[in-house]
Amino acid sequence: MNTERSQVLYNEAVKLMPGGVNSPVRAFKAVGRTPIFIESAKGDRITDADGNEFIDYVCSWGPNILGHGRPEVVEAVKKACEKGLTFGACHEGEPALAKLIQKHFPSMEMLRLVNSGTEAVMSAIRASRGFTGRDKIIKFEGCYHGHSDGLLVKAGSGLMTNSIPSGAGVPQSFTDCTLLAGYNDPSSVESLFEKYGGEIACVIVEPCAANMGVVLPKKGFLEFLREITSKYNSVLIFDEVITGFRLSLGGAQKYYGVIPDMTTLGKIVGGGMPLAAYGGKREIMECVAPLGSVYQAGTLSGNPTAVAAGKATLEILEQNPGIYLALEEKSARLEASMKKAGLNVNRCGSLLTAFFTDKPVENYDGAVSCNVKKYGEYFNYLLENGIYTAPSQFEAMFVSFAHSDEDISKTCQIIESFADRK
Ligand code: KE4
Repeated sequence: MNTERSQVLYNEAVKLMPGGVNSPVRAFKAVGRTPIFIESAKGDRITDADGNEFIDYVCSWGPNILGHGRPEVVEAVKKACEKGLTFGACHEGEPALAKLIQKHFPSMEMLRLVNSGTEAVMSAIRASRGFTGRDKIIKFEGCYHGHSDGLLVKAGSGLMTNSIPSGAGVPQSFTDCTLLAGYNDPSSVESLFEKYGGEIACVIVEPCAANMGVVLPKKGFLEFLREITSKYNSVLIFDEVITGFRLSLGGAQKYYGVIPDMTTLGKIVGGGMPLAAYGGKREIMECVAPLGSVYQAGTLSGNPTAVAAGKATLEILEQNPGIYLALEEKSARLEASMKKAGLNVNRCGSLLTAFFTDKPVENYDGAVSCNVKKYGEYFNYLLENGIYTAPSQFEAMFVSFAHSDEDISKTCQIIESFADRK
């Protein structure tokens, strides 16, 4: 595969940006090659700077549930741009999008639009601390909630991919209030609450983990978290940056039937533009400035162009509920082929991961038992055969509504041939 142009671009980029990238996982370090530079994308296909075309299962890490360049979304953004890119003032799109989000996430009685998942999570945690007057938080090993200081403790995703168990540059005092529990391990949560119960402001969890690869919640785990946080008057935060509008129109909380006190959203809610949201019980959100003293702000928060992309995307999803059935069918076909190829697969809706370990992957320890070198071989085999999947064992494969039946069949055939490769 000719990647000359990508190599030239990389050689330039690597002098200007750490690793030549604006986000670590894009550096392809985990799969032992230099990154390809993408030139364009349409539907389920991306084309790199050398003209190589791939069926895309990264989908920009989740936002492109409708595929790349969905005409109605592009049109909505173009129309918004003609009226001005950003005002730094209120505009009608904000309550319109907020209402649309709330319609599908009724637990978000009040919400705020921000610019990234990291910002949404950071703000939700601050609001839960302001509301409870408590400092400690519980997160789970292998879960990733963005790169705010207090959460960079054995996070999944980029950190785990680069095997940095906790990032440099984070003072120990910034993580002293962060307690780590085991995903799918209720007893680890119980012992933390027994020890610190009255000090714990919130528990934040990916309701289906997707940043150590896809790891599903065991039966009863989310219900357990709901009960124990209610018992101790701690805030339960579902980080639905990936699962929101992906597992269902109402996210994981609708899919699993467990309702958190707060929710963070990102990716799909912005339709491919930098927009995220956090929100929850009115009494918690009323602690946020200018109503309350929990401060959170943002120059571009809720800007009209990003709001236009998010609103157009959610409108298409709600007007076509059959999308979720179609995603389920496409994803089930991929899962079957991965299993036929002898791969150890976890799937939750349109999120999948092939784990290179013989152990069942039900938590962080299961994920880290993987042979990442073997995953690299799998990634490169697929790439050389026109399939672009996550360049890291500890990420998810994302399926979009734009993945055609023919391209799903082609992908299945390539995956099955992986087992027979010489
Ligand atoms: P952003 O700040 O990257 O918009 O969102 C952070 C975040 C928060 N919560 C969850 C559950 C997330 O998965 C993320 C970000 N996801 C990664 C992919 N696993 C983003 C890709 C990247 O870091 O380049």
